Amino acid sequence: MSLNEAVAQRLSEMSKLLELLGENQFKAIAHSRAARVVESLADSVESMDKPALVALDGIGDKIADKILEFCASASKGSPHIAEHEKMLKQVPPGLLEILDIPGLGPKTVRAMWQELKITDKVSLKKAIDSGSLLKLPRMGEKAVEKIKSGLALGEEATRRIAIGLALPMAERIADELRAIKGVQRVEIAGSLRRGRETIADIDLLVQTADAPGVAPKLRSSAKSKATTSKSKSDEPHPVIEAFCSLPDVRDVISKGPTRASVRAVINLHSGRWKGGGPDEHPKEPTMQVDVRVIPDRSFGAALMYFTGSKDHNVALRQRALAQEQTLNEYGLFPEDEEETPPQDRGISPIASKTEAEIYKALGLPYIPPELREHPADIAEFQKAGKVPKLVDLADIKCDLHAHTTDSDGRMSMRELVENALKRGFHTIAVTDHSKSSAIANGLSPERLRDQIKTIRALNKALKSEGLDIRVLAGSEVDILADGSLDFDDELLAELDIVVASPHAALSQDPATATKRLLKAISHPLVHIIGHPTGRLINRRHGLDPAMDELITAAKEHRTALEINAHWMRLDLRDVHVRAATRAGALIAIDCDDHESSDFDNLRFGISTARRGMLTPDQCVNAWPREKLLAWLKSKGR
Ligand code: DGT
Ligand code: CA
Ligand code: ZN
Repeated sequence: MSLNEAVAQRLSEMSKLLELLGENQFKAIAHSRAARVVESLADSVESMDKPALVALDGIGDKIADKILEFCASASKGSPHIAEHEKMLKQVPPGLLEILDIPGLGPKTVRAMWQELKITDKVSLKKAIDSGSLLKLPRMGEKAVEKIKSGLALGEEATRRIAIGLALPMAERIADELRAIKGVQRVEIAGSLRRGRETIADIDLLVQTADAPGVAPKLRSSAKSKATTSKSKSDEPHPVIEAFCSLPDVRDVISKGPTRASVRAVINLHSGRWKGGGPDEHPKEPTMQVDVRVIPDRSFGAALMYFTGSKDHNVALRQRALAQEQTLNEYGLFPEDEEETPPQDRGISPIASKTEAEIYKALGLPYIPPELREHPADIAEFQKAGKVPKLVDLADIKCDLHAHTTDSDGRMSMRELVENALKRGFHTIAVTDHSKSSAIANGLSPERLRDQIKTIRALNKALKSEGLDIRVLAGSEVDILADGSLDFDDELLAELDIVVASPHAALSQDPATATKRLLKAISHPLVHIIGHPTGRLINRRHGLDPAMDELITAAKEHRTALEINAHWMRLDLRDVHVRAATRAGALIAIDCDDHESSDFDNLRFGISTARRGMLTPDQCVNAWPREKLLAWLKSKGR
């Protein structure tokens, strides 16, 4: 968020708070007006003094002081406006969310709060269900219905869907599109192709031989193209019609000649984490899917454009302009300052068919989708003349975090081994839970010692069967609230591998969490810190430690930080991986397998790793067995 955006956000929130507190309405209006002014400023407010601020239409003396207060405190690292903070303390935080529901004004929300003690969406829903909302003045059945649908709408629109739900859904729809006559190619674009952990909507591109190559409304009005009748070119392409009538489509939001937006059903998982049980989704959950039909000659340009990110696109367009070219979703063209887009004037593109040829024409190496996020990276890639070789699914040769039926897993040790063999792994670690994880049937020291013996015998048996796989005896030992481990060192020293993870006390304050995790990282017998923060996407925030300190310690002690590949976790997150990679710390990518299908989550861990620019040499799962074993043995000496 830029400073202007931050100021605007505070001012606009102040306006809402003023209304909720029943203060002077003109004061509230003045704040929201000032917010809009600041938001649309070209210069940063940081560079403005008081006379300059007051000179702006819509900013008065008092508000100017508040902006200056914000800027001054921001430069000291704690941006705030005292009056804003004071008001925030007087209003329940959930009330501001209620105010965002379409169709609800501050007067009504204030009355809900004062008279019915409604303070958030949950209590609002209760008041709707119990009928008590009707007791408010001027609140009829119709108004309640409106609030109800506003609530549902807000929930649908603001919810970003976990990649583990969005990707299988996109792949299913892509397959259905591939089966339609005339479809040559279907690609997933957008945030899904970039491998983000959550997705707002799915973007799909369909290549057909007969897709119009120019904007249809321009085409139908252009005299030179009079051969195409107007009515025909305004009609949705047959593929668009077929898409809109796929069985999972619930609602067609918009439909044009070459594109459509629909809401389609999300298939929930049946596994351990259902990714949305009935508590989260009152009805059949859906998400938005956008489909565009593209001709083959500009498919690369369209794929590049609709993959984004927006920031990446903007940066590429600026590069194009700097070399007197113009880049859009139809291709890279010579820039001639004409108003009509080049593709509508029959101008041939310099590059358009593949992404690779466009990057090349822009003087850049091919940038993989996961790295199309931060414009600042582009110059670095150009300088280096290449992008680092990112870790890939095929590089992963072992899983170092897996559970069996001895704790809360559903696989026997043999099944675990079969899954590992199927994926061509050279090693699989058995890391069942430790005794404190009682709900997960954590192992007592005695049971763990028995398990170690079983594993030693299993390795012998596998060898005699001629199977080239090593089973490591390990533990996912709890990191207790104070950072000590759930088993004593003597027992841990008997193991081949120790994964230490936090499972309880996940709402500790950051300082305590940092101390706790640092203690585990520096423990001489710990190899990997499993899901370091314990967050669950869309569900639990988890710990908030000082990640830079953890990374420094992890590097020093050669302790790997885990990317837990389960799509509900993806912990470490991409930004943390990036920092760890930069610092030279080791990273593990593990599936935390509890059932066979969990092995398939590896691709989500890989996306996160690639977004963090992880290379195979820093990923312990990509090492040959000898190197891995040498690292494991080096601990505790
Ligand atoms: P999401 O859907 O929020 O998870 O993230 P994206 O990146 O998929 O965003 P979306 O669906 O709004 O747009 C898909 C891509 O299309 C986006 O990454 C870049 C491109 N795009 C969309 N709108 C614009 C725009 O206004 N300007 C530029 N330069 N690119 C855009
Ligand atoms: Ca999208
Ligand atoms: Zn685990």
